[in-house]
Amino acid sequence: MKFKKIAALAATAVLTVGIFAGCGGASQQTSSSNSSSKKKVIGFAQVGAESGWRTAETSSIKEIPKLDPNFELKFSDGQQKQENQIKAIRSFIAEKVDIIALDPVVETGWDTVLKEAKNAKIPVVIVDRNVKVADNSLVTAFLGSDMEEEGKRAAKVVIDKFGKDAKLNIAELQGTVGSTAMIGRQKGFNETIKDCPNYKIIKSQTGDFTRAKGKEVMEAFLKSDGDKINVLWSHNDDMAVGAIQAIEEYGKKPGKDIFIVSVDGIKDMFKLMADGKSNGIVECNPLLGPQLVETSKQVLSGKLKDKIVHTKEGVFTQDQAKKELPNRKY
Ligand code: GZL
Repeated sequence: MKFKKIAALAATAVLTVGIFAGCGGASQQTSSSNSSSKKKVIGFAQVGAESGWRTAETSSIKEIPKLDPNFELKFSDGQQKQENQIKAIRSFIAEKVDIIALDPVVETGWDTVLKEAKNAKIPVVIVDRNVKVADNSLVTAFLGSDMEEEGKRAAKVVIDKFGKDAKLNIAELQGTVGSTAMIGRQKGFNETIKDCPNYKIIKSQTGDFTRAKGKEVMEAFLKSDGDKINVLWSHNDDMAVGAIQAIEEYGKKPGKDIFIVSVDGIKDMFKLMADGKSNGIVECNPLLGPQLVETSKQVLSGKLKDKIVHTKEGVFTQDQAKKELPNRKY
């Protein structure tokens, strides 16, 4: 089963030395590659450190001062709490950064603080997940994945394997409730399986994108419906990694007794798929540092080309895993 792999944007991740400064419940770092007052400052409010994907995104963002020494980075880890991210944005406004970049843990609740940024004449670039605001002028640009498309691709992996007429009981591990990643992937998957009358999602619960929670929820799914579940659809790889442990401990063979498809494309998931323990990976590219540099340069020069930039991503199945594994950059 061959899927055409679409070339993904790649960038090496080089960590810069950060000066640690506390910031009201979240950790904030400032990094630059050399001292000069002429630098443009990007304030980045990150979701947290919940998954392998997030770690890779953070590494890519932190390489920005190396990628372009004209930029300095102020980085804040929101620890998966919206209030921490809002605090970080307010501190970036107070520090008069040149651009605010936000990867929003959930999509709503940003109108007030983004209005404050607009009043301070600081452009806001949304990265990765998206926001839902009443006034779209609060956001200057968005760069990241088409999450709904990722959900559709995951459903197509299942349909290509079993066909539209198969009778399937599906267990769904949802991402963080209220995040565009969870909302978009669930919408895309559900819309695509509408053509499959005998596909039934019999279990669906959030594992909050983490391995630990993914394992815990899968244990509960197996306890109640272990002998009925044919497919696991996980909104990210980390929850699937946890779920695979739960499936093995339950005494079933992941990738054989239960067909598994997930989103992200982290190395650990490719290793498991190469070992036959998973069946499909929908890529979601976290290496967004280079795109944020490009978008920031365009915004600051008043020459923004596209308000929305979607990353190019592929889909991989078990037969491709061994060959693709050495190419993985995150
Ligand atoms: C998606 C990103 C999601 C990843 C998860 O773009 O926001 O959050 O799929 C991460 O691994 O936790």
